[in-house]
Amino acid sequence: MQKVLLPKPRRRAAAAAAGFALALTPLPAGQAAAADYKVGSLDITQPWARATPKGASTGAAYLTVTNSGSQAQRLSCASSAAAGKCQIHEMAMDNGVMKMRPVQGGLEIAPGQTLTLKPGGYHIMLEGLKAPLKAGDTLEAMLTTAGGASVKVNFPVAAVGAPGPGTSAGGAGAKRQDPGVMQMHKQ
Ligand SMILES: [Cu+2]
Repeated sequence: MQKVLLPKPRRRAAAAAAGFALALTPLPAGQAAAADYKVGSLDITQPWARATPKGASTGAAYLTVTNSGSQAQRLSCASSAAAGKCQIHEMAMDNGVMKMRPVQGGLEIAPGQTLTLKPGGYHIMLEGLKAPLKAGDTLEAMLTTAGGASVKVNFPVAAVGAPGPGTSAGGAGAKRQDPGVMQMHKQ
């Protein structure tokens, strides 16, 4: 009896393994399939950048970062071939006016914390752009941690004024009146 029953669980295991493999089949290429990155104890998801208007010398990129480690970690942008300078900026009120400034010593992420860099908040600032960022292109930047780890991240470029990742050029979400980063940097 036992001999007859033995193959059954094995078959089931094989079927389960096949199902698992199916679940790991890559998603169709699209907005949700943004690459994930790991640098030190930091997980980086949904990197994206905004296209820049003609003649703009600055651009911005965004991502979501989670610290899966047990110690605080600091994230910085070391460099990007697309720009002269790459820094993480924060927004802060100064005499009732919203201004941006570089985050000194890197952006700190507490253990277990998730931070989303997005328009109007923390952002990766590219200064001295060598060419406009065009929707559909990919921006590359090297991110580093205070612990010395580094990773090259690809930021798919969304439309000018896009409010979030995966917004196609000319999509409903592309609003030019967003106060955004570019304008504020012109002061
Ligand atoms: Cu900035």
